[in-house]
Amino acid sequence: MRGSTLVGIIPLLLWLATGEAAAHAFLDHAEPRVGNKVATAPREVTLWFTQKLETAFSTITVTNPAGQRVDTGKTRVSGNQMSISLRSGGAGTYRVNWRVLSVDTHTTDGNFSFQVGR
Ligand SMILES: [Cu+2]
Repeated sequence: MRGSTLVGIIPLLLWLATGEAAAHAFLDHAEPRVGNKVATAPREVTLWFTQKLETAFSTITVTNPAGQRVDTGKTRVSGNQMSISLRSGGAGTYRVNWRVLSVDTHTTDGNFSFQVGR
């Protein structure tokens, strides 16, 4: 009795687990591209996700090589995409921190860097 119940439950749990993982909003790609080098400091950063985002709780912050915030603080969200304008912050390594709430109510976050200059 106990054994046959488990046999029935395990495939259901696996199905739920894989369905959940596929449903979260993960970073698909970004502009400037993750880890890429660009000649001049970009005017904005745009991130594309694997799922639609909730506007209210999805944010991006960007710091320049000196660790200072160079984003304007106003993240724009549209569908599965969000972007933020930047002030000029010199050459070197920029770090992008993102946090999103997807439409399935799950929160994910992450960060990446890109280089400015030659
Ligand atoms: Cu999810």
